[in-house]
Amino acid sequence: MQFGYFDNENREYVITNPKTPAPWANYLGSPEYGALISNNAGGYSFAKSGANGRILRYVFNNFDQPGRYIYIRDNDSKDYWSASWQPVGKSLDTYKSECHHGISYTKIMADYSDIHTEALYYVPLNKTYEVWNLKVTNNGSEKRNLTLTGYAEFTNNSNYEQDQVNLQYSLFISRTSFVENRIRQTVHGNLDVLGAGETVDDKRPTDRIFGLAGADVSSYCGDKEVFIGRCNGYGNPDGVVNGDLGNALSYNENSCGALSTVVELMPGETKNIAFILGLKENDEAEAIMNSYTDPADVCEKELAELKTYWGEKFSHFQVQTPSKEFDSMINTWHAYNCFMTFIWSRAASFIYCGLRNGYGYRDTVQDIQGIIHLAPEMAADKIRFMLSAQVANGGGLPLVKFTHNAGHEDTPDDASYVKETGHPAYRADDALWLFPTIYKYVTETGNLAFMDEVIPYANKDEGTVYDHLKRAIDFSMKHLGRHGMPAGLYADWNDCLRLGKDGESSFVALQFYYAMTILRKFAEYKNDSEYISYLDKSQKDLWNVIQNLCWNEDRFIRGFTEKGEVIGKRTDPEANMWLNPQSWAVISGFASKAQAEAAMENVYTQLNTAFGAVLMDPPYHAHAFDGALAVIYNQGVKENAGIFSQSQGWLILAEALLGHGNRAFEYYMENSPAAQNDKAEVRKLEPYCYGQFTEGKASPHFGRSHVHWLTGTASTVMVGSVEGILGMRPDFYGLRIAPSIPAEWDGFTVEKDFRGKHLHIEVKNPGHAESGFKCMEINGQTIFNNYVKDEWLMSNGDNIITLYMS
Ligand code: IFM
Repeated sequence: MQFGYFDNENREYVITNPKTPAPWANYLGSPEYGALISNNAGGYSFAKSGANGRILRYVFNNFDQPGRYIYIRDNDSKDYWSASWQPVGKSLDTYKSECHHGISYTKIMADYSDIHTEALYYVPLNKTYEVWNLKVTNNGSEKRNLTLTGYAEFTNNSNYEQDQVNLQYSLFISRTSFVENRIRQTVHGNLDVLGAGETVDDKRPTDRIFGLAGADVSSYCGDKEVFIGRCNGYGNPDGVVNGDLGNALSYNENSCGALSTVVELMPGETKNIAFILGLKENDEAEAIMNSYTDPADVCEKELAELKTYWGEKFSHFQVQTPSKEFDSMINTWHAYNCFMTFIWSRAASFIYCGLRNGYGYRDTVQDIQGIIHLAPEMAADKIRFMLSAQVANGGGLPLVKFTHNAGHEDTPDDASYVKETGHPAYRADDALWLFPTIYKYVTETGNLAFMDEVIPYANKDEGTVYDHLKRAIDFSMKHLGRHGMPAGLYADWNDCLRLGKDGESSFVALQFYYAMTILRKFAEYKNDSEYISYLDKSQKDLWNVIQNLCWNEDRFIRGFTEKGEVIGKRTDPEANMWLNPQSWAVISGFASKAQAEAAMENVYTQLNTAFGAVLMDPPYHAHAFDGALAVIYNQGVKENAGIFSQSQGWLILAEALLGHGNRAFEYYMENSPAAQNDKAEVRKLEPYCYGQFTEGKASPHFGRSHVHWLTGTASTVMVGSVEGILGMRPDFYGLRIAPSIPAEWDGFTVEKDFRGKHLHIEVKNPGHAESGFKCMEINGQTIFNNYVKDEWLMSNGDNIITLYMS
């Protein structure tokens, strides 16, 4: 069953049935001011942090309420409805609605009782407030008298938790007033006597505003209970039912902003108004409000600016393949998903609001990979930041605080860090993610000088990027387990796999092996022969250990516990086959051809399902070892044999690297949101964004997906698609084009910006191969290779490249 479709031309996903199986969300805004909105206008907004900068209230697990509600009331019939289907929820027999989620804006259109509304929600580019622009048109033949009411439910405290659970405090710090055309909410208003920079217990007054532009306010309300009424709900608030908000304000009650205006519309006439919401002092609020006196023009211009901004970002990589699902995702929605994950890491969604006050090291370093082909300089800044959160001993800070102060941080070796972050120790894998991420950045841009940039460490010292990577190797070398593989420390990628401080994970061992291969390339470039010898020897030793201890008949094991127990043997009653060591044995270049083929075939036969491969199988239940935390989950979900979509990305990449185009694409489609657009009642999540996991075959809800938007899946599947399937594999001196595609494809085209030049790449596949090449034409010259040297590319005009696969 489908609830909408992709409008690729306008880069929109259009929801035609508002009764979606879950709130289908979109992201608005920037790192300074973020906002989430569902197709029924549910959602929240926040300054910088979803947990600590919360402006709009949204109650998790509460049927997508409250939200950015705009009500329309017919003052003659007294009938009322909302510009989004919910919260009033008129019968869909008479109420027609379309939600257009676009890139950084959402437009909800409704038709009811001959009134057409278009509610456009966005955060203007580089601004820290949001706009709800309402266009209302009378499509009937009678004059209409309407009251339009906007409702914003403020938090009483910008800390989400305090606002929800500590009312004995938060209710008594908030009050509202009415100023000209807006409700002004003041939090800690009693501290208005403080001088600049002064605080009481770290607190100062803050102002939020909810204003109306383009029309006069006919009545207002700043008190939630008065607006809604004691026993009413968002679907029938008193203020709307009565057609008058009563001009009440709050002082020790829940604050809100509710503003009404009365409009008369002649047949065919349209009115345009805007509600403005933000965290703004009174003076600035006034200036902002004054800039929207003609909302129609201003909002149109601001929307165009947003479209241009994102269009430019996406233009750096565009693809045209025979798969419309693949194209919709790679060109627009998956790309946007990667940017949102890049910006917000895992905080700020309808699932989690980011209470942990910092960035996870591994997550953030991985997330960078998803945007390197689109915005390499944004990626570089984040890489610098993450390197500055690497401890001088080479390990990563498991949690990088939002207040990160490079050079001055405490570390997991300090009790203060452990107490503040809750992270008791280093994790084995954190700093190892730097290797593929930095390699991807340097090879995409050709910016080899990046290796010599000097960046501080988190706690003390500074060093070049090259030095940072060497220290990451040192960290793993100094923390080896009893077999000589990196020790488990607190955990590896799998949060639910605690092998013990001296346990050893094969996944981390393979990451470490790969890290050495990458660093060797940098060492070669730097003619660091002594270090090359060291790396070669260390890598050979590691190779021997992995080869001798981790290959188990037809699969790689998952690791060893501290006590020496082997996890993931073929004969184990549970969890005897794990996905990640198989795919990573290929990605890291470790597995022999025979091992790779056998292991990957086993993945296909034992782990794969119609919705993707499960993380391991059988699920833990009665035979979980002490550190198998996954057992706390129901079978078939999350790390307990769920289909972890991020791992699907590595699987796609691994198959593509092996040249198995059919299989790589099969894995792609199984878990692609867009490919499940017509199975939305099964998948439930938005068909235009990834989720963290899909319930596996052990679950009665096989195929249902969870944890929308902010997931490592975004970057990993992007890499699997761009580098894997499409085969865009740059190195220091150029670009290798090595597609691994379904044999049935005739080919595809890519428009790609690369090192300041534009490439028009056409891949032709008349013989229907899955991978490989015959020859390539570059600007008219034929070569019998698939490698484009940087120096062959012209700076002016398009570089026309045609690769013949067969
Ligand atoms: O790798 C982790 C990630 O850090 C947080 N989410 C779950 C993943 C797998 O356990």
